[in-house]
Amino acid sequence: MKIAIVCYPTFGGSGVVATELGLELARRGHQIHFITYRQPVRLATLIPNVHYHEVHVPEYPLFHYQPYELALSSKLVDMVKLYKIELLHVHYAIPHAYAGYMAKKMLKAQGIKIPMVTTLHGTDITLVGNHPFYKPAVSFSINHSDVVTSVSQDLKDETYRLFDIKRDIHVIPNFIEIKKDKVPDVPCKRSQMAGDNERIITHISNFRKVKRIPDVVKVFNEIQKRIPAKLMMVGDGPEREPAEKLCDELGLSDKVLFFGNSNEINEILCFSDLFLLPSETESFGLAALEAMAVGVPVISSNTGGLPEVNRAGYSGYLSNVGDVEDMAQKALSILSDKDKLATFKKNALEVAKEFDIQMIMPMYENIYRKALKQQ
Ligand code: GMT
Repeated sequence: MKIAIVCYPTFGGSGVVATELGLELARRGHQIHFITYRQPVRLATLIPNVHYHEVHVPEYPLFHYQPYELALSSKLVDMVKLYKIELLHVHYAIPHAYAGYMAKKMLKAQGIKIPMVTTLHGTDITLVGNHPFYKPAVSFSINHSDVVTSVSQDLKDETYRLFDIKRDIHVIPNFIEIKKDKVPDVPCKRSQMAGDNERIITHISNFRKVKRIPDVVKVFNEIQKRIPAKLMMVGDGPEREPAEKLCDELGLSDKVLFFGNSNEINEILCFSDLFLLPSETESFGLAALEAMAVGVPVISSNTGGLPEVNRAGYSGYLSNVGDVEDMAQKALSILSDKDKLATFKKNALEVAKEFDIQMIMPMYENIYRKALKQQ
């Protein structure tokens, strides 16, 4: 199949999922055209069957807001015609499903029929999309997609609860590539980061309010009072600086490392003992799955789709949002017991295997066939 993938190219779960999906589809022989405003962070283009087309939005002083949706839908029309693309797969409803719908209409006016698959990722529904200013456009774009998928059952339920949706939503969970070499027997480069007696706790996110970054620091603060530990903070965003200040206030600065955005996620995870994800809401929690795939147990909140990924008492534990004390207790119960830690590490990897890319990919291929048949 010839498929156009539209996504956000920056650090963030939806862009990562879209990129990894496109790369795997290309390995399976499909022609994949990424269409977005910047080269996605995890996209290498020197791969057979992978193409990248940049959307340019010319600056014009009359426009207070530059019309990205317009440029994107025009680019989609041009690329579909030029490369004979058969299907659009847009990730994140705003504004991609909206722009995709316009592209479909423009193409139809020229006698070209093309189906659009929309994948809902989370904040496009729960935070941003639900805003009254966007809601009518989001409902419309979902209802006018040919096939709609969501990354968890919880996100599907939320979409039906928050919007007036008149069509089926197919759950296709996020996925991960399980590679043997991602799970080394000996924790790599660990000695450079912490002493033998120290436990390493890691958090990875885009440091937005929804991630509850102060809770990460507070949970770590409780842990380090009881056992020697270090905290690795990976990613960047508006909550990073306040978190650095909080660490300073709590006297933790020499125990917390802020890495910023990193392309060495697996290298960092492979020396981690525990992953913290205390988010306010999380449609799936790809970062937790990435940790589990390297054998790192997870302490998370019990919100959104997280219970579908992190299994309580097996791959980690889940606590109520904001219950720092409970998270710290549960973290300590794993970290201070060597055997329990080893069991949870093994379990985390076992659960991650349920989300192996090789099992999830056929679900997308079936959805594409279904969308093409509907035309
Ligand atoms: O919150 C983020 O990390 C970014 C956001 C995005 O849209 O890129 O992530 C959302 O999509 C991911 C991929 O499907 C999910 O794993 C995340 O749970 C989801 N984030 C939220 O729901 C807050």
